[in-house]
Amino acid sequence: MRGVEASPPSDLAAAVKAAARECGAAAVRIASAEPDAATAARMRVAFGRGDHATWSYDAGYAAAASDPATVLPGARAIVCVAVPYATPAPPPRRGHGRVSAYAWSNDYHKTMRATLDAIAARIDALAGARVTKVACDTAPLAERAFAERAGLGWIGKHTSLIVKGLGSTVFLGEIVTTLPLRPDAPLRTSCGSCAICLEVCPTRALRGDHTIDATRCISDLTQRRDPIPRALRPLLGNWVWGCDLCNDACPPTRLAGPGGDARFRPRSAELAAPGLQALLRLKGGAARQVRRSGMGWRGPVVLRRNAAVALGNELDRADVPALAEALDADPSPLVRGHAAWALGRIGSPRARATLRAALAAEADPGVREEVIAALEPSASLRAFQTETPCATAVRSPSSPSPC
Ligand code: B12
Ligand code: SF4
Ligand code: SF4
Repeated sequence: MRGVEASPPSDLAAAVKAAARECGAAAVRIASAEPDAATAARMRVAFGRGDHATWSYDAGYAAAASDPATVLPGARAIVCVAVPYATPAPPPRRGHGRVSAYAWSNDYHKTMRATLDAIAARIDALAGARVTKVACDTAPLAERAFAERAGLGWIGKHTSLIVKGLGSTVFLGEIVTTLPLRPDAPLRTSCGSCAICLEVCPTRALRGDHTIDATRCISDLTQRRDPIPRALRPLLGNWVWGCDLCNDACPPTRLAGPGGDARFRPRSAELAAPGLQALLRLKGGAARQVRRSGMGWRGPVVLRRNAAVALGNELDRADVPALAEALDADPSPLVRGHAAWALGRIGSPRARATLRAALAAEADPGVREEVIAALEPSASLRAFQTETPCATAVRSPSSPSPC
């Protein structure tokens, strides 16, 4: 404890909450800013197990993220807000990728920052001094844990915070303050016996105990800068940035519907469902447009790589010329390597001829390794089905295998 004092007045907390709602928060609750030892311990376990190995998290980060004084020395309270972001998804179209609803609008960090800054200014005005610091996503702060402590919602088995009436497709943001605001109590709600998110997750990233192996999560896989592990590529389907499957299937989120804040509508129809061949060629002016959205911060190379994987999963021979062009001419070895994989998956005579030609011309050892793997008979989905005809059949006790 950082000192025991008389209870802060509840009317100040009520005024702060009213201000937060007026500034655009759909839900707001207050947590004490005491350090959270249980969260620090959970994070240490998660990081030690390698759950977040693609991020530079360590014990130092766990200690920092579980103590709000890292964000603002002398912090006494955290005003935790939620803003819903899910707007209606475009209908699926062949040849087009899927983008998570969190990423297709203008970069949400800027939108959330504007809301949080406005709330902070109102709190500062109430206090008559600068008493706030805002955080959203990028600060070392265990946002979900403090939102749960505030009773803003509960942490689901998909690890996202679920807000009553809004579901889990909400952005979280915090105004950390040195004002002693009266805290709210955590909820007593839980997921109960529901396990729908675990069932829909294509990569089995969720363990069911509120933890995730983030190295298997499609959201993580589409954001990493290095090669996507080959075994996981087929599971990405046509996701080219993020993944909404566990959130969309979550009953409280489904009940809430896609009633996201209008500021999170897609920047354009193309951004919400990019043409995969166009994404594979993303450079120049088009790349600058994408950079302004939530899927732009890693740059165009990662997006071209993701397009190659999605095309490999579409299994359409019509995509072979675009993939051949990428394998031949893309300046990034990362993109050339994944284009090789996609050609191997399609496995048509033209795709294999392109791969053989690349083997003669390609100098990069990583790309050569991809090309060699893509030329192996098992790389092609058609060859795979021929060798093991039952492998992709869906079996259930009532419908015996057709093989
Ligand atoms: C790194 C990161 C990721 C990584 C790792 C995600 C993860 N689950 O850890 C990746 C890239 C995979 C990711 C994906 C997504 N992310 Co993200 N991400 C973050 C970030 C920057 C840090 C999270 C972190 O510290 N992880 C480390 C783990 C160990 O900590 P934790 O998530 O707090 O984990 C807690 C639980 O595991 C819990 N816990 C563990 N055991 C137990 C046991 C019990 C009983 C209970 C109750 C809890 C519990 O305690 C842990 C400590 O608090 C936060 C912003 C932030 N600063 O917090 C956004 C954030 C979590 N992401 C967000 C979003 C929107 C997403 C996506 C939905 C985007 C998308 N559609 O693709 C997906 C969701 C995937 C998923 N199922 O989690 C939002 C979540 C909003 C919400 N409603 O919860 C955040 C809060 C950003 C924001 N400000 O809005 N993300
Ligand atoms: S975001 Fe997708 S891949 Fe990640 S845990 Fe949820 S369903 Fe699984
Ligand atoms: S799908 Fe079910 S188990 Fe998963 S987070 Fe939602 S309510 Fe909880």
